[in-house]
Amino acid sequence: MSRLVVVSNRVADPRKAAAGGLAVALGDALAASGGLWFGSSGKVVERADGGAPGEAKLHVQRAGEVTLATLDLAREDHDAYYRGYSNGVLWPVFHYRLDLADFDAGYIEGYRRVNRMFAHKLMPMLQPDDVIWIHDYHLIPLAVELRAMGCQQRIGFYLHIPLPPPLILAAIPAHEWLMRSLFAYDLVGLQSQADMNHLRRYLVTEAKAEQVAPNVFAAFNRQLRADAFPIGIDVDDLLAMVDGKEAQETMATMREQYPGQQLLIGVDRLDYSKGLPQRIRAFRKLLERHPESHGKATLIQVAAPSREEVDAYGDIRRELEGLCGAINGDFGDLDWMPIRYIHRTVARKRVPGLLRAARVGLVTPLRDGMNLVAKEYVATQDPADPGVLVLSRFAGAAEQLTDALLVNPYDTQATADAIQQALNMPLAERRMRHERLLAEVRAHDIHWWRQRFLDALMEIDA
Ligand code: GDG
Repeated sequence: MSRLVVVSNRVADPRKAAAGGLAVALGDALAASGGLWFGSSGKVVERADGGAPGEAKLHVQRAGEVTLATLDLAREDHDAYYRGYSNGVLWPVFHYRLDLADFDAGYIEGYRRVNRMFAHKLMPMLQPDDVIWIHDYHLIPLAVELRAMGCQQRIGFYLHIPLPPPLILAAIPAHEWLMRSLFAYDLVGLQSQADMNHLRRYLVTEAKAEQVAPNVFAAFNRQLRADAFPIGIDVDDLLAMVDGKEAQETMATMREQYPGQQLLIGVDRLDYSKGLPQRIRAFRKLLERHPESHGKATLIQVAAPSREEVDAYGDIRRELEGLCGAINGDFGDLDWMPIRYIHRTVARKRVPGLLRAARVGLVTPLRDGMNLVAKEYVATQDPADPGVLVLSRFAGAAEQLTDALLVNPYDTQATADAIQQALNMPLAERRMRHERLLAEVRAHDIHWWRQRFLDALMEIDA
């Protein structure tokens, strides 16, 4: 069995309680093969403390069967590679937000420098029959750098965020370089068929690649295989959490705090791609149109702080606070607040309790690679009395979760109507939709995703 090497911007210790589903799932595969997880530690070294661009100290530690290798990035590298190019250029463009992309700041040099440094540090750790799996937009050119150093191993790449249409990608000044670097991979995995269609169109029209098979493209003397591998969740792990002490306590608190209420829940990172202001406006519209919901429906919105050093995130935070405050001021009463807005990270073991307690799950991003909260909401529901998922058609998850109430989050009125429909949905229909959704979430869970990607990578003649 080949050893698995996972590379991602951040390394998480799969044994720690805070580790998310992805860390745990990759941790399983890494442990099974005695694998290596390589990436940054999250620690930033200031120049005064010796942090020099393009240099980083490598820490290697064992976590059970897995080796964790982490780099502490210098402040300048972190600012240009992570905050600048990854989150100030690639994240907005890949989420269709050209207006928010900062193309002129010269971050690309730092992005290249850090990718090159990752390659230099990783290369000596590799063994001849390793299989390398690189994750996400921070590391698109990493395989090019590894190949330039003579790396012959199979390398797969998985993009967790959406891939936009060719003309949006083409707005990135270095788009040819960026997209050409995909050809250094043996396999590229995307979240959805929509993303796959965009990639196909880009490769054929912009990169002049020849499509030699449905999912195989030839250009620059290499062949690239690409496919959609929609990511899933660990359903059993989540169900165990629902039964756990923290989630049960959370549900009890909700029953106590909101007796007789219909709860709506949103749990998101505070990010402009998640459509939070639009969601709040739709809820406002619902309150305006349906006075009978006053005193009866409460929206709990958790917006976990995220990337606060990037300007656009401060703007969305202020907008959201203004919108929520106005609704509570305009509609609230001494015994009822329409919105409970929580700008904090809720403990991981409590989240399933929040989801379970809510009659309606609101997952309404403007654009999202997949959106795992949608799947988590489905998995945590009581099958005998399940809640209703209101899901944006612009989340990758909408391709699979077709029994949710699919909405256009830009259409405030239609979203408000869908929320109203969810609040009033009869039990029989809720059960029928939930049964189908749960079957889908179970069939394509995180283990299926990991295995399907790795099988596809192993099938390729390297
Ligand atoms: C990227 C892509 C893709 C949220 N708030 C809290 C909290 N969460 C958890 C959720 C969920 C996870 O974080 C968020 O996952 P998403 O899928 O919604 O979104 P991104 O972070 O944007 O992730 C996305 C994903 O990669 C995987 O490929 O689906 O499209 O953008 O698990 O439950 N967890 C805790 N407290 C919170 O307050 N503990």
